[in-house]
Amino acid sequence: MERKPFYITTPIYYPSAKLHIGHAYCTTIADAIARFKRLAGYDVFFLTGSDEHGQKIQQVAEEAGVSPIEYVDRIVAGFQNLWQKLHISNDDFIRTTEERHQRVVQEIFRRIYEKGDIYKGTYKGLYCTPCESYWTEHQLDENGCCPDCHRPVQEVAEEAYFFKMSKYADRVLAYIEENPDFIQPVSRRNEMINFIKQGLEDLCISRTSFAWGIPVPMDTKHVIYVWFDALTNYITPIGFLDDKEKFEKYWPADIHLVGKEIVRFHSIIWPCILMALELPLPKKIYGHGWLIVDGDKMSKSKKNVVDPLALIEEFSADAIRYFLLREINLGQDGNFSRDALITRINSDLANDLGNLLHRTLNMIGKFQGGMLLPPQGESEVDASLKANAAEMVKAYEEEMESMQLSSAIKRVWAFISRANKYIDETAPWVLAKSPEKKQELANTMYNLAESLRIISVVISPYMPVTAERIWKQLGLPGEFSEMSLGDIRAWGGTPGDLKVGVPEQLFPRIEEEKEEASSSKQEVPSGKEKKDGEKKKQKKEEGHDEISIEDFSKIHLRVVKVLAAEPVPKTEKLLKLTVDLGDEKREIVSGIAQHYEPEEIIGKNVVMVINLKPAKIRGIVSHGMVLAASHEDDLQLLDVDMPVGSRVR
Ligand code: ME8
Repeated sequence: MERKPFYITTPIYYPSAKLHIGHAYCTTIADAIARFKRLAGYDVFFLTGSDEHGQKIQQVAEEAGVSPIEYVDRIVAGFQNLWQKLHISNDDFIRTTEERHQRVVQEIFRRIYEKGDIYKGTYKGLYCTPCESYWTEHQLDENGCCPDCHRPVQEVAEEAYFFKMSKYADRVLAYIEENPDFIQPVSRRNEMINFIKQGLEDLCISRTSFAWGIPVPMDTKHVIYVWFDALTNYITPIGFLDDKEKFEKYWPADIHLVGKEIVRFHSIIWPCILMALELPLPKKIYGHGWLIVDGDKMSKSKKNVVDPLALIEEFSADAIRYFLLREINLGQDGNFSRDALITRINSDLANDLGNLLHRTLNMIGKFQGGMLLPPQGESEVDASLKANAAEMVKAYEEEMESMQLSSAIKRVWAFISRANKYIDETAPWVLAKSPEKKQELANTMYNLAESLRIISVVISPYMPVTAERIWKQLGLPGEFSEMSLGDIRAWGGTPGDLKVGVPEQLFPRIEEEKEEASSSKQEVPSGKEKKDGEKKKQKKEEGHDEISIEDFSKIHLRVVKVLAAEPVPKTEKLLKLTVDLGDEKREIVSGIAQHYEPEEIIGKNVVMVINLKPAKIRGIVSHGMVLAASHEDDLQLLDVDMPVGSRVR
């Protein structure tokens, strides 16, 4: 069957400076959409690139003492490296300095000129000779001088080419009004309608004051205005001049994804150019919001420009992608903060997703020798898990189709929590103790592996590397890159006799050093001190000495969540637990290994004494103690259904 084409673009970026996390945000959104569409079976063409002409580039190159092309070559190599590190799956990268693009721009100019919609006129402006810059009245400084060098400007008139935008204003307005989906979100659409209603003037599209641009074909002392040049990038790589079939397949573009401040160029100037060329208009211009940093707009002077490469190096591309796509609602401005990023990595990636995979593979290894067994029959809780998976996939598809990237991934996370809860509900460690429950156990293990298979596919537009790692750890057959939504719409794609792999950590927890609390500064009692202390404690317990309420209030008890649990090597009784106190994480050693499997307690909210002096047990500093009730051979942790951080009195 012929696949439906889908064409998505990002803006082409100026190589005037290094790209920051805001640029990475824009490209990541487009990449996630492109990857989703591929999963949905579309024949996707995803374009990004660089916008390399103009006076500003010429100036920075001069300042750097190199030619403009040497300058842009170096910067653009950096863009390409960044996109590769961020796993951007673009099908082409267009540079406006490429010959294939220059030909298109000149041809378009010629066609519109021959049609009579480009004419030669006089550009009147305020010119600063030392700076070689034109300014408008409202750009001048408070003394009416050049805003850069503060010297007087002169009124000059320069011969220039103009594009008859005014001729197309009514048609563009009608198009925007008749096609509510053309400009999104709706707030941007309203802004554009108001803008056009104020009247469109013809646009000056050539300059003679600098040379770094594409020459006007019939008058080479002029270079073409950078936006006229840049916008046409969208039709160059899909064969506008040289591949009719390809062009007709992908044009009009399905989405031009752009930042909110450049919606105007894309939804007014670009449509006017396309109308003059008698080409159809793109289906959608989507204006996303800006990424601000710790509540502030990024700028060099504020020294708050976040370098995406450094972040990728430190936290991995998938973690950054997940954060950007989950944390910010598309269309609105969003905040980037390192703390929020670390919280997401620890709670969503290391904890929710990482633990689900780890617990599942661990249990399949321990209880079934690493093999899945074919499922047979189902319990109520199995049926509910399957129904939840189907609902999640359906809602996810709908939300991805409508570009609700944050809501879609939240659905996936709700399902991950559901699957973690399923482990507690089915208690496989109990099933494993009864031979007659073998099939029930097999069903549970199968359902968990199948849930993870589905999860790996739906997270792949967000975290392509992690998705494939999950797939490989599960030991699933086939190429991950060939998976589609069709493979997860129905339950049961995991082979019933699969040999699963060994669990590997997906995301390590990030422990930021806290200035105020460092356990190494705390006194750690020696083995002898500890023994003496324990003896005293035992004595007291036996004697049931009374204590005052003040004594009791010295014991700080709190509800904590067990984030991770693992046996302490070469011991039978000890588990090392990582717990979340609400405002910090701690490690403790607990003598409960004969009563609990590690998987059984991960995710439980239990009561802990948090102000116990740290103790070193088998080389591990244990900082606190979880409470348990014991009776004869039985022991149960005090687990409570209360939020993490609740005080117990
Ligand atoms: O405008 N948050 O290029 P550009 C989110 N060459 N997005 C941001 C951002 C931030 N903090 N900062 C920048 C141009 N962007 C033209 C485009 S297209 C034919 C020509 C986004 O490098 C910005 O909104 O200045 C824009 O969409 C994109 O980065 C490129 O910006």
